Amino acid sequence: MTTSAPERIKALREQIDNHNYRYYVLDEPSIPDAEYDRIFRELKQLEEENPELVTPDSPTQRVGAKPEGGFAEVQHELPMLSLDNAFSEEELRGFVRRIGDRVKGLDTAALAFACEPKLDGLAISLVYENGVLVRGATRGDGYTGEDITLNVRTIANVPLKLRGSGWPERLEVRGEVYMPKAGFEALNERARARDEKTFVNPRNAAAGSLRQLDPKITAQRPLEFCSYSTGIVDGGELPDSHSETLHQLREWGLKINPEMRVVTGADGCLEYYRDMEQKRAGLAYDIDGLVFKVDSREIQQALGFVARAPRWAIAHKFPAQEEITRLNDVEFQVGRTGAVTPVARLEPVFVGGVTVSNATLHNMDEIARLDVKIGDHVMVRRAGDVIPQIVKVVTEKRTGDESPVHIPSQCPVCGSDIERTQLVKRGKGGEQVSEGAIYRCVGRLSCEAQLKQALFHFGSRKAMDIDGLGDKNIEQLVDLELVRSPADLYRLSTRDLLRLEGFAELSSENLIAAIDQSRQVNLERFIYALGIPEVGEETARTLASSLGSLANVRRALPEVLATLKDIGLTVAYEIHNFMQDSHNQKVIDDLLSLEVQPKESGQVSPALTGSVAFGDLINSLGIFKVGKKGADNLAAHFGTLSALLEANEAQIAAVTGLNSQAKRNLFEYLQSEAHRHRLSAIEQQLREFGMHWECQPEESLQSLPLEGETWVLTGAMEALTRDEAKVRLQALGAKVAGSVSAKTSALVAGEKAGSKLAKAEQLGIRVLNEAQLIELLEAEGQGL
Ligand code: 5U1
Repeated sequence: MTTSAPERIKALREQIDNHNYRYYVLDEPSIPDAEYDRIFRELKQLEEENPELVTPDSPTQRVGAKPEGGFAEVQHELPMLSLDNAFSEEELRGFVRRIGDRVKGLDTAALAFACEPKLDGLAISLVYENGVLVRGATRGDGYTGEDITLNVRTIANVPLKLRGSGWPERLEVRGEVYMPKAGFEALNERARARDEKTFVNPRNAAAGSLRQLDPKITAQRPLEFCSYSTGIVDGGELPDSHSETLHQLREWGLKINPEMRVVTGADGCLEYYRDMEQKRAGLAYDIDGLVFKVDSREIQQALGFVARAPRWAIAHKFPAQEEITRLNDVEFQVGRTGAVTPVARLEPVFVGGVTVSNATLHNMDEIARLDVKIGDHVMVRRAGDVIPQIVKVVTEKRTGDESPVHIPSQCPVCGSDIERTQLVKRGKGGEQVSEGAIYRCVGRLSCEAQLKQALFHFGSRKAMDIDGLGDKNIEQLVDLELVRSPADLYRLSTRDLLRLEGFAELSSENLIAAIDQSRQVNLERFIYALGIPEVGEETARTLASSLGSLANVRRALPEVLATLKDIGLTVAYEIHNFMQDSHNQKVIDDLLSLEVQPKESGQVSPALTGSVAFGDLINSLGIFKVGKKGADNLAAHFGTLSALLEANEAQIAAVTGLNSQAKRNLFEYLQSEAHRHRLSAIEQQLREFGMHWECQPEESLQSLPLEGETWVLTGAMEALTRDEAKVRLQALGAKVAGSVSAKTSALVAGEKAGSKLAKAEQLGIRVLNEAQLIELLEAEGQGL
């Protein structure tokens, strides 16, 4: 029996509505995204074939055409009230006491309150008639708002029609439209990539998105809606309490806050406050406080309203996450690699629960972007544990006495020159040099700031792991001029250490023993400890495991380095330049002569052999228009470098999978004696390193199961530590990164996973729990 189009359309819509409900309201997705997309596409296709069957409540009809003119005015039939605020325990207790004073005989200690987070978004009203969404409006001034129906329809979790049955003929649902943190970050990331203006915070992003005149734009914004109350109710009834009403709304398909609880008395409210204070940073969305409402509708009615706020509800605000203060000065700090970064010195301000007097300004480009001047009033934001940031200048407060920020020409710590870094872009027909945003002190280890941080990094747990070499001891070692480079650590005696504050015979001997023990270090830790710019643990590991010896790493040409896994030309040049620098060479030579002995395998990784390596090598030359694919095609075509070097124009023209411009550029490149010389030098080095790609057919390469994947670990795990999980994933070929981005392959979320989990979910990234991780590790031979 075949189903008719109307029947199939009805069934598909029901399926989609059900999946949406499970996904957006119950937070329990029931089918994979690909399956959902398939159903959606089938519905769209059927509707295209049968346009007469399209109805406005079909899930395909969320995004409408841009209307003429602006937004129409809407009169709220029942005003949208505001809430009184409480900023302290006393004020909250005062609110509960006043309730007791007004309602005779009420035991407020036993009074039920519905509690929920106060989302930092925009209040809106949704009107459903006979279960169908007919209007969405902004709050406006509480009496008059704007008709934003077309935009509201594009918010995926706003039901276009209610589920189930029993709804009043006319029902107004009120709640908040907001942008989850991960969606906000992703939106700003996209804006930055396109050189567009970014939003200051999720609330502004939500407001800007809702006020778009073109619903197509709103539809692309990651907005969500959460219901928190009702307005007009005609032709039907709602339950007797606020909390039951919310549960009823949830059954009708509207999202309510999953953190909603019913507690008793002021003590219950305060306990909820303390609980949510802890949870706040890990929530997927910004909240600016909590709302406590008397749960019983009868008692609400007895309490009534004062001015424009109900007596039965209060917003208990968290300390603000944004405040305005004055930028008193900009000072410059010197980092481990000499980067000179501006730091804002602020008039102390209480924000996000702490007093803030400094904020990061990142670099000079950021100062230019913000157009911030000394003396300006600035908006400072501190959310969760994030370092305070200046998000904008309050230009209205400018007096004209503000002064521009200039980068000093001499290092504030050592007096050496400060140089602007050059941005070298390699690829478009050679090198293109432009000015970078970073400035560097050229003093290196003669600059105390750089020396102290270099030593701290050198001795840290993931580097040489020198137990007891903390920042306080480093401070003294440098101040007493006992140490002028990491190598000097290995020249220290117990007598030297006795000069440090708090050091006695035993503690001196212990530190000397720890330093001595660090001489037996593995190569990857040693490379990491050197503090090469842009070389983190992962790159250090690649260098050590691919090149097998420190000597190879020290002399590797940038093009050779760029053939290694996940090392691009920019990082390759950083490594090469670092190793060629005479200061650095001396430090490394001194370390070796002081018997620091990095353990080397001496083996060049087999992953570097095969035609893949030849393709990577051609790619690393950065010949304009010869991309990775073209380079691989050239490698497959010529097989050996000498064959490529001997190729004439006709032979190059015969290569497939390469456009004519790329072929011309390659031919011209090979005409240059300097280039040919360079190529021969690279080939020779690769041979010396033992990389003979032409002898190794591609099939013989063995790839690891997670090769090419980037994993992120978050939250606490029980059976293994994050570091242990990291090592095991790396052994399977995965790269383990610290943050979630569109490039992440999978996220392992342990207990109390916070914003990383939210971001991964937002980006649709695969998420595994601890048990699933262990299962995978066991299946791949990396079990516990
Ligand atoms: N969570 C929540 N936010 N909020 C805002 N509940 C809530 N209730 C409000 C407002 C303005 O007003 C009540 C009076 C319904």
